[in-house]
Amino acid sequence: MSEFENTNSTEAYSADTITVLKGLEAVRMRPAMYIGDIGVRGLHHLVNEVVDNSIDEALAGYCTKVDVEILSDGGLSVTDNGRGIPVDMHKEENKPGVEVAMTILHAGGKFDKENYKVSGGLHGVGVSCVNALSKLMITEVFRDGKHYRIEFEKGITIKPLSIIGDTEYRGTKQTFYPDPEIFETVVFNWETIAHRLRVLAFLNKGLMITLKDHRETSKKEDGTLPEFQFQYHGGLREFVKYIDENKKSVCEPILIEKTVDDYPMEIALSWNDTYRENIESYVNNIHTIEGGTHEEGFKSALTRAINKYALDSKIFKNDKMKLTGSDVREGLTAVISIKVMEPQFEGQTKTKLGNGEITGIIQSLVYEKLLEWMFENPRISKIILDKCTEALRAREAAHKAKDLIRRKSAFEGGSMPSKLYDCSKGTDPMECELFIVEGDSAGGSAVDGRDIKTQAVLPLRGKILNVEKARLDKMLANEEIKNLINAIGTGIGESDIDLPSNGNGQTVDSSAFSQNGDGFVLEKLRYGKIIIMTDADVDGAHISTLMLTFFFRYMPELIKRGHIYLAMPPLYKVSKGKISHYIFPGNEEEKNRLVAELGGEDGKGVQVQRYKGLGEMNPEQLKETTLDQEKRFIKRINIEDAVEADRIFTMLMGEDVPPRKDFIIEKCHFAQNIDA
Ligand code: 0RA
Repeated sequence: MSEFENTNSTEAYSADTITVLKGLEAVRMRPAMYIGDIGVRGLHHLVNEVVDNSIDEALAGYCTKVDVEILSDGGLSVTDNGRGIPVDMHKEENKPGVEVAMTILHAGGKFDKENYKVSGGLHGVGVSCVNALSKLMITEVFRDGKHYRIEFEKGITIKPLSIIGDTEYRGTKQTFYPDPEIFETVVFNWETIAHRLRVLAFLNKGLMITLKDHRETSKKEDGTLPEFQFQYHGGLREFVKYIDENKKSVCEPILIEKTVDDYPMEIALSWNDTYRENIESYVNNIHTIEGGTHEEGFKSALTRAINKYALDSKIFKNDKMKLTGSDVREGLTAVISIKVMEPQFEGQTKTKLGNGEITGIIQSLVYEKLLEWMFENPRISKIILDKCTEALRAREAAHKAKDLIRRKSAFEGGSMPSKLYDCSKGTDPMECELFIVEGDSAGGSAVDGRDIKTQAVLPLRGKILNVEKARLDKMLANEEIKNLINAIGTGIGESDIDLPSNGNGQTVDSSAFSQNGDGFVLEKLRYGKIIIMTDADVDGAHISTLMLTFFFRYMPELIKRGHIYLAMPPLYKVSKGKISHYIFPGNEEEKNRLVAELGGEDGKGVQVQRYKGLGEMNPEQLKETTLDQEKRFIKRINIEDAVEADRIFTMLMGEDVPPRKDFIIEKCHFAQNIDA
C-alpha cells in the first residue's frame, strides 16, 4: 500500500482515510454517475468543474481573472486570483482545508457556506471528483505571502501540503491530468473549452478569462500557439450582439437587470431581420438547454407586454387583434441569466429549471420593464410591432399553405414524391437510409448502385431554396422542399411545444409549426440515416450547407439524435495486393507518400485509382465509396453547440456575406467520422 506512505496520517486505516477511499472508489467505479459519461463530454466536465470553482470565487467578489492553460504534457491548469483555498487545519478532519476540499466528496463549499451562495458546477460534484478521475493533480495555493503545494494521484494524497516558497501572488492554481484508465479520450478540445469560457465571460461581465494552448500539435501556421482573452464589460448585451453578429438588428439589445427576492436576474433581448427565435437561458452559469420556469415567465411577459403596448398606444384598434407568442418571438434573440440558491433541475438532461416561484417573479419584472422601455422608445417599438404583425399575417398564410400540403397528401393516400426512389417496404425504417443526391446523373448511379431493400434515393435538381432567407410560407411552396419533407415523413417544426395560457386572458402561445399537434413527430421518421451526397466542389459544398441549414432550422431533432450524415467519398484508392488505403480531398501529399512507401523504389505492384466527382462515378464506384455499408465513408453531423452553429449558418447563408465556400469545407469539424 505504498500510496499511503507519504500521507500525514500515521495509521493507514484511520476512519478518515476509509471515508475518503470509499468516496474516491465510488467515483472511479461509476464515473458516468458523476460526470455524465467517460467520452469527450465527460472529459470536458472536469474542465468545467475546475473552472466553475474559480468562477464561484469571482461571483463571491474576490476574483477578477481566471487563466486556463492546456498543457503540452496532457494536463490542464486553471489559475485564479481569488483568496486561495484555505490551508489552515480543518478541525474535524484533522487535515488542511485544501486537502479536505480535494479529497472528500461534496466538500466543495462545506467549510464556508457563506461564501458559496450560488454555486455553479453542473452536478455540484465538486473538485474532488476531478481529483479522483485524474492520474495526477496538483493544487497550489498562494496566500499570505506563501506558496503552498499538495499533490494527488487518483484522488489520493501522495505529497502532503507544504510551503515551497514565498509569493506576492494571491490565488489558487489547479493542474490535473485526466486518467486514461477512466476516459476513452484524454485530448482536450480547444473549441469546446473556448466556447464555455466565452459564455462565462459574457455571463460574468468584466471578468477576464484567458485560454492558452501549449500543445505542439496546436501550433498555428506562423508557429505561434493559440491564445485568447475573453472579457466583456457589456455582459449579456454583448452576448446578444455576438449571437446576432451576422444579422441586421432592429435595435441595441434591451437590458433588464434586477435582484428580486434574492434572485439576481439579467435579461438582454433584441430583434433581427431573420424569422427565427433564439432564446438562451442560464441558471447559476449553467446552460438550461431545456428551458424551464424562467423561460416560461419571460415568454409570457413578452407576449403580454407587446400586446398591451399595441392596445395602449392605439396601434391596435381593438382587442380582437392579438399577437401570439410565436409572432412576438419571430426574429427575437434573448439571453436570460438568473441565479437561484437552490435550483431544481429537471428534464432528460437535467437542464430544465423546475423552481415554480421563478415564473411569476421574472414575468412581473419583464412585463414592467419592457412596457416601460417601449413607452420610452416609441419609434423602435413601432418597428418591433410592425414586425410582429407581419409575422401574424405570414403565420396565417403558412397555415393555409401547410393545410394544402397536408390535404393533398391525404388525397393521394400519403403517397411519396414521384422523384423519390424509395426502398422496398417491410423493412424497419431505422434500418433504412435516404440518400439526398445532387444532380440527376449522380442520382442515376445511386439508384443503380443501391441496395433496394434498405436504401432510397431522392435526387435534387440544382440548388434548393435558401431557407435562411425565406419565411415559412414561401418555403412550404417550394417543390424540392416539399418533396424532402414528404420523403422524410416527420413534418417540420421545433420539438418543444409552447405552454397554453393560464386563463388570465393571456395569449395562447402556439408556434406556427407545433399547433394542432401537426409539427415535428419523430416517430414518423421514415429513415434511420439521411445521407447528403454532393460533389466535393464549391457548388457541392454550397448545396450541403443549404441542406444542413434546412435540417438545423426545421428538423433540429434529427441532427441532435444523429440521423443526419454527409457522404465523404475519397479521392484516391492506393492499393497493393489486398491492402487498400483511401485518400480524402485535401490529403493529396499523403497519396505520394503512400505510393513511395508501398511500392519501394520501382513502385511495383502499386495501383492508384482516382475517383471522379460523384456525378461521374459509375454505380459500382459509388457503391464502393458511398453506398456499401461495409466500405463507404460517411460522417455524422453533430452540432454540439447551437449558438456557434447558429452564428455559422447565419454567416454562411446571410444576405450580407457572400457564401464563404472555403469556410464551409473547413468547418466540417461539426462532423464526426464514422468508421464505415
Ligand atoms: C472557501 C473559502 C475561501 C476560499 C475558497 C473556498 C476558494 C476556493 C477556490 C477554488 C478555486 N479557487 C478558489 N478560491 C477560493 C477563503 C476563505 C477566507 O479566506 O476567508
